[in-house]
Amino acid sequence: MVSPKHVMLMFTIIAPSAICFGAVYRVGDASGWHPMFNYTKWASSNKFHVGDTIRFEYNAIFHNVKEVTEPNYRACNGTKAIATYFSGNDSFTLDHPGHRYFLCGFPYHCRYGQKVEIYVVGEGSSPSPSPSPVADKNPANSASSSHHIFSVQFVTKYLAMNHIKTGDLNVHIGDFVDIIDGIVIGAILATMLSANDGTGRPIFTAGEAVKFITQNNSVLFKVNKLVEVLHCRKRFSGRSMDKVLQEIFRREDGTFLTLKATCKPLLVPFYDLKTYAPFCWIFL
Ligand SMILES: [Cu+2]
Repeated sequence: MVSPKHVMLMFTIIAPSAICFGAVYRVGDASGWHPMFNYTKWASSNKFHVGDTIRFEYNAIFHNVKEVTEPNYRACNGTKAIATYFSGNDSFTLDHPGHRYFLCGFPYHCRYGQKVEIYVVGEGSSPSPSPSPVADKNPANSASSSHHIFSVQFVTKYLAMNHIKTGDLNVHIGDFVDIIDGIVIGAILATMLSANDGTGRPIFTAGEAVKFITQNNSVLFKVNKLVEVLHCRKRFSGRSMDKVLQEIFRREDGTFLTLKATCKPLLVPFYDLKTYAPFCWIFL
């Protein structure tokens, strides 16, 4: 039985970090704690001192914080954590100099970049600078885009449940969901999840779609430098995105997918509010 469902996309508004006597650093600044963010770059742009505090803010449904050893940090192994935190708002006072290693223990999140190494310099060094929220230069790495990824990760779990229920390992999300929508990355994901191979079967699994987006993020969202200089606005190169999408939206016989191939038949009954006349829209 197929019932219409929307893949909902979530957005968060995050307030800048507060400053106390020892500096308080919000991990990831305005972006917070999630995959698809360059925490190595973030950590290297700050100088952490003994007495400072780092704070992880995140949605505890999707993430946690594990402090781990260096080898486990490198291997993205959260199974033997020194400690695990899951309040959604976890603060750590940096009480000794040296390196500390944190990662998210949810499957694949560390591999998608949700890990941070904090190097704490000893007392007596120059005073720590006030942390300032640094906006991620690449909107494809913003909190909203990662939430698109989370939505699909959620869908992947839903799919795994259906694998168990139906016993069919070849089921795709497009077999169960009539409507998939989204904007920007969400739109690409939605298109990938519903693109069919010519026989009506969806081409990509949710996992393949997530993998594709995460691996091609920088190419999909390549900044058009000329427009940026001329109009002082950040614009992405449509040509670069076209190129990537043409590669992916191609069937085995070499034909490119059209809009029709990425849509599922859909019947929308509605009525005119003025005349109460019934209508039906059929999208094919
Ligand atoms: Cu996570």
